[in-house]
Amino acid sequence: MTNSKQAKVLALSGGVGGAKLALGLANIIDPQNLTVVVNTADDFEHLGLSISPDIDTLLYTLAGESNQQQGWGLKNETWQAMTMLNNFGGETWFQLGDRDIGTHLMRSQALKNGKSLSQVTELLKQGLGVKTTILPMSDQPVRTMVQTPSGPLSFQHYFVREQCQPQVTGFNFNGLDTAQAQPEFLQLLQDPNLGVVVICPSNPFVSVEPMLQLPNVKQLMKHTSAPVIAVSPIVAGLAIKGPAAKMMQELNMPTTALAVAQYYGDLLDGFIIDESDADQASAIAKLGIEVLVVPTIMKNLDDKIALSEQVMKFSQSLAVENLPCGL
Ligand code: FO1
Repeated sequence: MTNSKQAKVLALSGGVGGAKLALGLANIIDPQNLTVVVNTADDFEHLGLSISPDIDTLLYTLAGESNQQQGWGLKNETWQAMTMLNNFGGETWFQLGDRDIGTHLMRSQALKNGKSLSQVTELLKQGLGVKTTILPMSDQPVRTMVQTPSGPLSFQHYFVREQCQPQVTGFNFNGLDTAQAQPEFLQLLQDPNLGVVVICPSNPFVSVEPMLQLPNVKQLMKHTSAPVIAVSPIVAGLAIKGPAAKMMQELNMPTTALAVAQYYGDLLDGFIIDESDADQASAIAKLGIEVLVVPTIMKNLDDKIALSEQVMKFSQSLAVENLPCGL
């Protein structure tokens, strides 16, 4: 994979699923050529702390510090602060490990001192020894509200406190009226040296959609000469992790890779689906989207690297197709 070292790669990621692919990409692409833009609409203020779950999942994963069994937080974690909080009758539905609290203290203080979320993320990144560029999707707060029959729930109340049990009827992204996309994110989308935009196998509705709804992002993605490729988060009718399939059912969508391709629509040049969904390839191709069928389940580092190599190979074949006069 010598070519993948040269291409500038922009990956859009939510939490766990996105971080897995980002780790694979980080293993085959030089850090100066890889930027991961991360969803911040799951962020919230809790117990006086500013918490950015998806950014931290990316940072911890790329630093080799993530708790892989749990899917979030740090490995070698202890829970003394939560035990104390519980003794006092405090709120413990959102579990914050002792090591993890250090990250939130650092972020909260830096934000209070006037640093932007991008600056704080850079600081944390350096502290953790991560080389890949990690950008929050915006420096202004955007917050996902999950619509349910009993009213709106903030994302972490829906996801963690209510364990994704309430029926979903729709989503709102509070703050989008004033938020701007992170400036380097917009610049990269206009960079003539951009080789590919990769939409990671993250939840299309609550992880990717908030990024797409930021001003100018969709338009720039439609106009970039770089191919835009998504990896399906739905495999054999199930989400690998999280509530994407449940949300699709409740939104009256079929829980298929095809439905995800239809959702992204003309934003995509290419869509990568798992071998178990090979029967959907021709229907996706009829949407005018090139399809690659490969194993997409990432259980270990080798799987992550193998999928990343497929993404890069696919992007190169699509880039050649996009050349004027087939040159
Ligand atoms: N997810 C849970 O299911 N339970 C938790 O108690 C929890 C705590 C937590 C603390 C810090 C952090 O960065 C993430 C945490 N998560 C927890 C994960 C997180 O809320 C979700 O996975 C994402 O927001 C969805 O991408």
